[in-house]
Amino acid sequence: MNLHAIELRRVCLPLVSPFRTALGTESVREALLVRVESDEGEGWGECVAGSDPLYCSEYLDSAWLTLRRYLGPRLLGATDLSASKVQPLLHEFKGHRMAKAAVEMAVLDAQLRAAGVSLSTFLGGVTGAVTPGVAVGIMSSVDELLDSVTEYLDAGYRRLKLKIQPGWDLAPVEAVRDRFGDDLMLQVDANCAYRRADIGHLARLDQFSLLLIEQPLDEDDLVGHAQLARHIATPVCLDESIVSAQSAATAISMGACSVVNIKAGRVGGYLEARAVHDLCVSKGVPVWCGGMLETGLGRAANLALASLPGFTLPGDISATDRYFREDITPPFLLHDGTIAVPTGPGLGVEVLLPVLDALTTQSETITAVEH
Ligand code: NPG
Repeated sequence: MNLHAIELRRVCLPLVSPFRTALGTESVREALLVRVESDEGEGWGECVAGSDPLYCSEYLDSAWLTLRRYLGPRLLGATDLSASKVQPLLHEFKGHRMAKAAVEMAVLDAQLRAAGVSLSTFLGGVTGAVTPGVAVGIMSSVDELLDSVTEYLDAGYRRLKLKIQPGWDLAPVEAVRDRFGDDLMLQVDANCAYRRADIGHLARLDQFSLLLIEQPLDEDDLVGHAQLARHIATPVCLDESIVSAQSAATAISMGACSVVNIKAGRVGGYLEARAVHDLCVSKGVPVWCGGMLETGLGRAANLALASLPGFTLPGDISATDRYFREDITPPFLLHDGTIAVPTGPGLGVEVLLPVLDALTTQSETITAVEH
C-alpha cells in the first residue's frame, strides 16, 4: 500500500478513579492516536507513551514530534508499504519504540482490514477469549485497598496485581492474602522502585505465594534482577527492562527473569511483541500481556496479542469500565471472567467518531511532500 496521510490526535480520557503507582498518580489518560490513510483504506494505531516521561524516556509530545518530523515523512515517502516493512524503514531512527509501534499498528490495521483478516488470526492467536487480570493501584490505607479488591473480585476478576513501593508492600499483600485466601491469583508490580539493598526485604514476600514480582529494580539492572532471582522463590518478571526480543533473550540467559510481561508499545510494535513471545516460548518462559491504560483501540490489539499460545498467565487487560466511563470504541465487557478477542478484520473495533471528536484536544495531519 501507499500512504496518503497520517493523522495524529491527542485524546484525553478521564479515569473512573485515580491510578497511583510508584511512578505517580494518573487521573486522566492522555493517548496519542495515529490514523493512516492509504490507497487500500484507513487504519488506526495507539501510542502508549504517557503525558510525562515517568514510565520510560518517551512521552506524548516526544512521540508526536518524532512521528511528525521523522517517522511519518519516511513512511509517507515509501512505496509498496506493508506492516513488516515499517520497522526496517524506521530502523535508522534510534529508540522511540512507542512512536514506532503506534504507526506500525495503524499500517497493520489498514493492511488487515483490506485483506479481511483479524489481528489475532494474523499474529497466530489460538483462543477466542482471554482471562483478564486487574491492576490495583497504591491506596491511602489497607482498608481502602481491601474495599477496592472486593469490588474487582465481585466484578469477576480472578487475578490481581498490586502496585507496591517501599513502605507499601508486605502489609497490603498480607492483608489481601488474609482476607481473600491463598487461591487468589496474586502478583505485585514495583515499577523499578527498589534497589539491590532491598533484596533481603523483598525476599519476605515469598511467604505470600505470589505468582510473580514484576520489575522490582531499575530497568538497566539485569545483574541485580539475576541476584534477586537467586535469593527469592517468587518468580521474577521483567517489564521495563524488556525492549526487544534481543533484550528478552539476554535477560533470560542471565537468569534475570523467569516470566516476561509483553507490551507491544515498549518493544516497538506488535510484530516485535510476537517475536518476544516466540523467543519466550522457545525458552519455556511464560508470558503475559501488560497494559498501559489503553483506549479501546490498544485494548483490542492487546486482546489479539494475548490470544497467542504462550500467554499462559492472565494479563493487565481489564474490561473498559475498570478504566473509563466513556471510551472511543464500544466497550469491552467481562463475561464469566473472560473478555472476547475481536474477530473482525484488523483490530476488529470501530472508532466512535463523535466521542473521539469530543475527547480530542489536539490534531494534525501529515501528508506526503509532492515531488
Ligand atoms: O490495566 O492497563 C492497565 C494498567 C496496568 O499497571 C498497569 N500498567 O507499570 O504496567 C505498568 C502500568 C502502567 C500504566 C505504567 C500506565 C505506565 C502507564
